[in-house]
Amino acid sequence: MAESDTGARIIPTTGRNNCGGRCLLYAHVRDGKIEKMTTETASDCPGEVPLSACVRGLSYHTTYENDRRLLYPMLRVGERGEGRFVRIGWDEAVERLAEQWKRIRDSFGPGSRYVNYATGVSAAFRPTALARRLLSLDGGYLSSYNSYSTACIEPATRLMYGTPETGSSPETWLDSRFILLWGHNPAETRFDCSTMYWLQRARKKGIPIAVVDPRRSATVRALDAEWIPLRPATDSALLDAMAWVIWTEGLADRDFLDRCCLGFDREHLPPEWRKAESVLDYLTGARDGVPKTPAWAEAITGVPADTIRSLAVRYATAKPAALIQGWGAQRHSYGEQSARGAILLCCMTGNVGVSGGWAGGVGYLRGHAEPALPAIPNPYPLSIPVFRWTDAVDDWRSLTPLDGVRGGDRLESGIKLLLNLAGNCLINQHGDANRTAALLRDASKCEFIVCSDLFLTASARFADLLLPGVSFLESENITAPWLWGDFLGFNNKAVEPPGECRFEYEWLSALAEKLGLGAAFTLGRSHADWLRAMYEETRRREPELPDYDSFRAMGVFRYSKRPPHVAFRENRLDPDRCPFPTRSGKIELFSPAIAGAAFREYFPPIPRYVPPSEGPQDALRERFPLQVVGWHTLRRCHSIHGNNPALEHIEPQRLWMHPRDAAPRGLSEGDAAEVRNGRGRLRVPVHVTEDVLPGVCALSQGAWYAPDAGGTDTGGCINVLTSWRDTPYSHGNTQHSVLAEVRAVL
Ligand SMILES: Nc1nc2c(c(=O)[nH]1)N[C@H]1C(S)=C(S)[C@@H](COP(=O)(O)OP(=O)(O)OC[C@H]3O[C@@H](n4cnc5c(=O)[nH]c(N)nc54)[C@H](O)[C@@H]3O)O[C@H]1N2
Ligand SMILES: Nc1nc2c(c(=O)[nH]1)N[C@H]1C(S)=C(S)[C@@H](COP(=O)(O)OP(=O)(O)OC[C@H]3O[C@@H](n4cnc5c(=O)[nH]c(N)nc54)[C@H](O)[C@@H]3O)O[C@H]1N2
Ligand SMILES: [Mo]
Repeated sequence: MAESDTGARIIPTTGRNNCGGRCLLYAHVRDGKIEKMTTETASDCPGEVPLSACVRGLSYHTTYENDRRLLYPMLRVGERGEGRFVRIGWDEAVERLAEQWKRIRDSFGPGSRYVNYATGVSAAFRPTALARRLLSLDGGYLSSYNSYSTACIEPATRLMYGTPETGSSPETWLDSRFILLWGHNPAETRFDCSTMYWLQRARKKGIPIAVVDPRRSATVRALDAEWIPLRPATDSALLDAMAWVIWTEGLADRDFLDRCCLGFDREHLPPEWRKAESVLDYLTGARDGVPKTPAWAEAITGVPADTIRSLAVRYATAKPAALIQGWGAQRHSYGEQSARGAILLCCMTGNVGVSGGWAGGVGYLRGHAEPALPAIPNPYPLSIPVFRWTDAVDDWRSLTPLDGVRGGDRLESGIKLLLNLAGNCLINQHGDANRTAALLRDASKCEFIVCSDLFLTASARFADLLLPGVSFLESENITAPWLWGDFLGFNNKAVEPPGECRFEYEWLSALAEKLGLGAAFTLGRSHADWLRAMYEETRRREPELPDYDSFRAMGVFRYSKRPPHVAFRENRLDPDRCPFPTRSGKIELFSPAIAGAAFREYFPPIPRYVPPSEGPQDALRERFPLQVVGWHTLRRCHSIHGNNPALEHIEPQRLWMHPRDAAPRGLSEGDAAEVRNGRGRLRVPVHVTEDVLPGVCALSQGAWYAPDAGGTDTGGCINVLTSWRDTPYSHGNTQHSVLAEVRAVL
């Protein structure tokens, strides 16, 4: 163990919250307390991408090591959601849980039990995975699929490419002639430590970069990039018009489209769908009489027609060019279509399978094996999309496969036992927080809620049994990076947990014992034994990994460098011998699977703009004229750090608003405003700025929900304005699609 000049022990560790960073952190510990956190810098690791933490990483100890922590198990008294609890001991906590667990299992069956989406511990030894393991041993549970992160773009990518692994190595960006970042804000929204590193290098090399975003984001500034603002949720109209320009200007890569793609024009539609509308028919207006021209798109997107034309020509003529999407443009109504439209453009310009180009889509890149709990198959067959859990509590009888139910036609029970472990999607991070709170307040619907967290969050207030967890500074785990990170991280323990805080494995093991499943659940292993076993299993597949104890001491193990990967290089060269991993073997611009399927609402077999609900063309704008878009701010990781005032100055919670919208409402910089729609009201200061388009406001997601006695949220939590509405194909969250009105608070 290293020591600092001041005699503090220096403990290497990596974060395990759901920030893509997984940076290398050093906790400086003296007398059982963390004095400060430091991180790796470029000079520490010559020739490598430094795993440098941002301001949040360097502030973890101030977020987690303080007197705001939950310290003891607690049981609800009073109404659910009121936040009144009594302290109990761990034995009683486990006893109460076992009683409810058995009662609910025996009364309602395995399908009444659900583990909520939760990402507070995004590491190998994960509370949600442990809870599911126990439920699987005990007859099963209602499972879930999809995410709140890539709910639309991942299924859309699979639809077109047959795989989500469309990412190339980021160093290939240095071969680009033009980089177009689309709804992507890596200067703030950490996906990893590499993205900004390589983008900065590309910029230094003189490669032009443009950013399509309703807000002038930190990325626009950091990369001195061109900003192309558009109205939220209209991306696919912009993409359609760019495609129209590329086609009509004769800039399309016909050879690539003919060899590698299905359905661009009539000749390349599958034989059984020859009468369907091809992409080209749609673009030229062969069927509907509406060519998708820049003027057509200007009226929808707010992007001037000349800008659209110029952007399309520059993207199509800079060879190669990389159109890289973040995930902001897909967290919308019809979010699938912005992802599909971008992939269409990558194909039309032949930028797929070349270094410096980019295939588009979610952009995963198969990395090294990752440690994980060995799976125990869930014996219960039904599952729901993660975003539909509130419907599975409330309106479960009406849910069908058209709502995303899998494994059967109907649910057999509503959710009665809900485990929310290291997550805030019970209230704060889910859509329509007021409606969700009202649903959960009725304890006859969901009968027992268990939360494990570090703080009394909005979700924790709704627990019947509230259990104090341990932070990543107080327990060990193994972490793996997102996307391009080529390393494995260890989360070393730096300090002792406060009070009676316990990692979830401890109480789940005690519960398993009470259920007669102790040995099957634990296999006789301690927390430390599991980590070692998972690591050794991974090491069998990754022989480069060092022995476990050396790995722990390092904190991070970097794999040796591999040659840069270019997604679909072989498929592009010879699609007949090396077909794309779709059913047709081609990139499915036209999807026969979609054409032949039924949906709850219109969902087209090709990429194309469909006016989104709560978009600029929604009739609801008469009452709620402003689009309010969310984003992931540097100041928080979702709701984490939201209760750390020391970080407030980075991006105070406030509503960005254009002067042209602020003036008629009598609002000036810093004034208190009420933002409201049919679902809720919140109060925040306004930030009057030209960094958003007129008609668009921006409010960062993740602020803590704090309704006052009259029901107005005082925390600035955007989810009081968002809805439970899901998208038609992937049943994803539409939490960036919001219409509202704003007025001054006098
Ligand atoms: N600092 C920080 N980093 C994070 C996280 C965090 O909370 N904080 N969360 C992590 C997690 S779990 C995830 S899933 C990712 C999220 O990553 P993303 O989903 O990519 O992040 P967002 O901020 O939602 O969206 C990115 C950008 O898209 C813009 N945007 C919103 N709507 C539209 C639209 O309709 N069209 C276009 N073109 N742009 C739009 C937003 O203004 C924003 O600048 O970030 C990860 N990294
Ligand atoms: N409006 C809107 N809503 C969104 C989004 C959006 O863009 N807009 N983004 C969505 C996305 S992409 C995501 S991934 C979700 C994230 O949804 P969540 O995963 O629910 O969000 P977090 O706020 O990260 O919640 C993690 C919780 O775990 C707790 N925690 C942290 N560390 C530990 C630990 O070691 N042990 C325990 N027991 N608890 C711990 C934290 O205190 C926190 O309450 O939010 C989604 N919600
Ligand atoms: Mo996410």
